Amino acid sequence: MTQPDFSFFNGQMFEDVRPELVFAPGALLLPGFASEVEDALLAELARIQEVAPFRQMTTPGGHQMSVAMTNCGQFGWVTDRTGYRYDRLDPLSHQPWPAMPHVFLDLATRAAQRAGYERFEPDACLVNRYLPGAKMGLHQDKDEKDFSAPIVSVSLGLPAAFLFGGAKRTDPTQVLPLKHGDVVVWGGPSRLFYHGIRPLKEGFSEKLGGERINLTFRKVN
Ligand code: MD6
Ligand code: FE
Repeated sequence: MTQPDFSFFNGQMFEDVRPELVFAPGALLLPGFASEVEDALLAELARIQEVAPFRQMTTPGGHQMSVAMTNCGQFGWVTDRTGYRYDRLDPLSHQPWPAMPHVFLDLATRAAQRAGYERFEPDACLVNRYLPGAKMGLHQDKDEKDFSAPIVSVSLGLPAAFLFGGAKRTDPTQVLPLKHGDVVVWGGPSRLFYHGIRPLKEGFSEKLGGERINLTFRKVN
């Protein structure tokens, strides 16, 4: 018996046909929205890491986070024993965070526009790195000054299960798969809803091997 010939398949022949999805009021999933700039994003990410390496920060409660973080842009999100805050300086180098690359800014602005936020001008980009087992407990993003601006979140590498709840920690949660290239835009009525990431499963991603990277763009000031 001869085997069917799949040699025509180069891994990119099948389009991502997942539709855009409004999963809560003001919250929009854009499947594959970042795919066309993935290589540019990853090249810039490599430069950012050289100046501001990933590090596992400590929560005010004294626990080391399983997710490793860095930042770019005017402000960076940091946590230590004294609390959560945005800081202009990287506490490791005492230097300003690397500037936000144009390709980051352009992607975030276009995604926000797609969701109806005409002039999103992020001044901070938090970069999260997950290795298998790393997770992000349910939390609210509430360290920003202006909650009228949305948050734009870009997923790269291994897929993750995104938990999305409501205004109270105990509200029921839905689970959304976030894949390489997916973008979530989130604001308005659900801006302060609880959300998190389930422990990352092992796997292999074409572009990032065994890790997941998440970029979240915010307007802090
Ligand atoms: C993550 N994201 O996807 C964690 N927050 O790794 C977040 O915590 C997040 O994706 C606010 C808005 C969108 C997000
Ligand atoms: Fe968050």
